[in-house]
Amino acid sequence: MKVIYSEAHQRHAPLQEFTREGFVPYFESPQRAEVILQALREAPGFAIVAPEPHPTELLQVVHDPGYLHFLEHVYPAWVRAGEPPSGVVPVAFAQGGRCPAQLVNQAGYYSFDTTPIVGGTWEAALEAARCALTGAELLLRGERSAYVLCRPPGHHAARALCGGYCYLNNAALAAAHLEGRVALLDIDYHHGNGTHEIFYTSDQVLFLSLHADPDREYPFFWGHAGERGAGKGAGHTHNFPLPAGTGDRHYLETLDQALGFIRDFGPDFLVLSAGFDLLEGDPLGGFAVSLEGLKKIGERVAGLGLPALVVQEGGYNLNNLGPAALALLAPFC
Ligand code: SP5
Ligand code: ZN
Repeated sequence: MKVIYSEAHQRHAPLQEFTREGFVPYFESPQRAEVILQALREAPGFAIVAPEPHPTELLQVVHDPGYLHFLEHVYPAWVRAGEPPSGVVPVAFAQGGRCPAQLVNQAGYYSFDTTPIVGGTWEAALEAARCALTGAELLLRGERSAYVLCRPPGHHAARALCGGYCYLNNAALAAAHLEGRVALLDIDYHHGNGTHEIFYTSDQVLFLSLHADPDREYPFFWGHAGERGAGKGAGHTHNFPLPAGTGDRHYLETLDQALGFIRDFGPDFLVLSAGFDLLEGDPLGGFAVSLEGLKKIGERVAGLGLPALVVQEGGYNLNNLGPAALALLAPFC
């Protein structure tokens, strides 16, 4: 199985994040990708390949041009304006208001939380998006599966919003680049609100997400069971909010429902947004899914028999990320 990876992710390394407890060390660290890479290098059957260059216009299929301009240029403008070099962080949110003229004032227009933008964020996010687009190309050229080992993650990033450690929506970019009908299944512990928004009115991409109930967990405002798509996309979004402490049995039963919707849709491709924060012991998670459970998730999703692109999302327990990748990916090899 090909693993698309670029070390450019290391350039995105914020030191801290703002939480209810104040500033704490950044959970979404470069070591996350490094421990997964190490585990795959030591296992048989994986070939690490570099991303191919793609025209930046491809990003506009999913993202707003003003948002892309902001992501690319805000950090140097922020530092030039005398703001703290530790990162661009919004303090006021637009809530539908107008976009300010100055880049340094746009953070709260293009963010839904306090996810920071640092010096290397744009280069890293762009390279992660290229990894995902390369994965989509591999499937279009006939590969049966591929794994995009990318960071920063993408599933919280919407058309014109960053948040939740995400800037460019890697999985959405891959899904939009594939041809025909695509099922995008999101198993990250958190609701994939960015992907949900991007494809909410699409009848070409079926979006399904299993996640912690937004009534009690981040990102709080999206991912309820009643949100099912709109317009042409009505009935093409399926959200499965799950209770705290959800274990293997209930998770797999719910997954089977999602897989039923995928079979009915009859897609040409599958994109799997894979967040390992669904595992027991994750510092940001709250489910009790085991490694054996994750292996069964992999078996059942691979059992769809579709060309599949697995895209890395969250997962913050550095001790289980390597074993998690091996457990999930083995059935796709
Ligand atoms: C891609 C992804 O998984 N993004 C998740 C973003 C979650 N951000 C909310 C972090 C809340 C931090 N709470 C700290 C609890 C420590 N016990
Ligand atoms: Zn997550």
